[in-house]
Amino acid sequence: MFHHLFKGSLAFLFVFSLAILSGAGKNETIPSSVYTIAVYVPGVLDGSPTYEQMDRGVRKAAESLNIPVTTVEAGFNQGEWKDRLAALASEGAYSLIVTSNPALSSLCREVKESFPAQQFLVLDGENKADDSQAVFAYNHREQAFLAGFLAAQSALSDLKNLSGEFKLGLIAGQTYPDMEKSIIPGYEMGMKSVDPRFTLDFRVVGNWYDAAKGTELAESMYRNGVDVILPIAGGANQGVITAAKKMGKYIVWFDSPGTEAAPGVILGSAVLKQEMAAEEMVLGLMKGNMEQGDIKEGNIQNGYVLLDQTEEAYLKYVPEEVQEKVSFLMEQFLNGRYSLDEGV
Ligand code: RBF
Repeated sequence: MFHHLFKGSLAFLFVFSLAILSGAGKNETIPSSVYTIAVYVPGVLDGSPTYEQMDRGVRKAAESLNIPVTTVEAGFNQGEWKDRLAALASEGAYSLIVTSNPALSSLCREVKESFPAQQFLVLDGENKADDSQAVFAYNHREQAFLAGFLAAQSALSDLKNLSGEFKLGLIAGQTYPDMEKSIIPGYEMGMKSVDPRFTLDFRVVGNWYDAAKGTELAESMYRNGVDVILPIAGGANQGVITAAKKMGKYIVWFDSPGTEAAPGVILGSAVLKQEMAAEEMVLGLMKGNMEQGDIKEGNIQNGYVLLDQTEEAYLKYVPEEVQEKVSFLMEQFLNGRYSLDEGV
C-alpha cells in the first residue's frame, strides 16, 4: 500500500516537473503572444503542389516555436487577389504573410505601400531585390530542363506504346512570364540535349482547376504522337492523368514527388524543396537572421531543385539505362561540370 502511494507520487512529481520545465521554456524563448503568421494561398491548396508544400513548411516552422498559423485560400479569381491580400494586411493581426508564385511579388509590393509595417515572404517569387518582401526564388529553367531530359530519354527508351515521333508536351494552367522565359525554354533545352529532333506541343488550360479540359487537351496531344506530357496546371493535372492512363501514354511530374498517383504512367518528378525553403525562410525571419529585402535562390547545385531518384515507381518503371543517364546528369550539375547559361 505504502509502496504504491510512493510510486504514484513519484510519477506525479515527474509529470509535474516536466510541465513546469516545458512551460518555462516556452515563456522564455517563444514570443508566441506577439508573432503570428498568415499563409495566403493564391488559389486553393488541394492539387497545387507548391502551395501544399508552402503550408506544410510554414506550419512545421511555426509548430516548433508554438506560433499560430492561419491559412487563407484566395481562390481562382485573380482579379480578387490584391483586395484579399490587402484585407489580410489591414487586419494588422499577422506579423508575417507568406505566399507563393511569381505574380505575388508585385501584389505584395503594391499592398506594402498602404501597409508599410506588414512583412511579406514570397516563396517562388520574382528574383528581384526589393525591400517590400523577403523572397525565395527557384531556378525553374533547371527544373524544367530535368523534366525535358527525363521525358525525352523515356520517349527513346524501350517503354511500350511509344510513337517514335519525337514529340513531347507541356500543359500549363495559364501563360505567365516565368512559364515563357524559364519553364518552356528549360524544358526544350532538356529534350533537345537528348536529341535536337524533339519538338514541343504546348497547350494552355486557361485556369488551374478544369480537369475535363486537361483530359481533352492531353488526349488530342497523345493522339498526335506526343509520348510524354509535363502538366503544370494545378487541379487540371488530374485530367491529364486520366488521359494518359486511358491511352497508355506517359507523364513527367513537376514540383512535388507525384509518381504514386499513377505508377508506371507518371514516370518521375522534377521537384522543388519548397517545404524546406518555407520552413527555413520562416525560421530565419522569426529569429531575425533574415529580413525584408533578402533573396535566396534555389537551384540544382544547392539542393532545392532535383530529379527525384528515390521514388518507388521511378525505380520500378523507368528503364535502367534512362535512370543511369539521369543520375549522371544530376551528378554533372551538382559538381558544377554542367550548367545552363542563364539564371531564373
Ligand atoms: N500552380 C498550381 O499548382 N496551382 C495554381 O493554382 C497556380 N496558380 C498560379 C497563378 C499564377 C498567376 C501564376 C503566375 C502561377 C500559378 N501556379 C499555380 C504555378 C506555380 O506558381 C509554379 O510556377 C509552378 O507550379 C511551377 O513551379
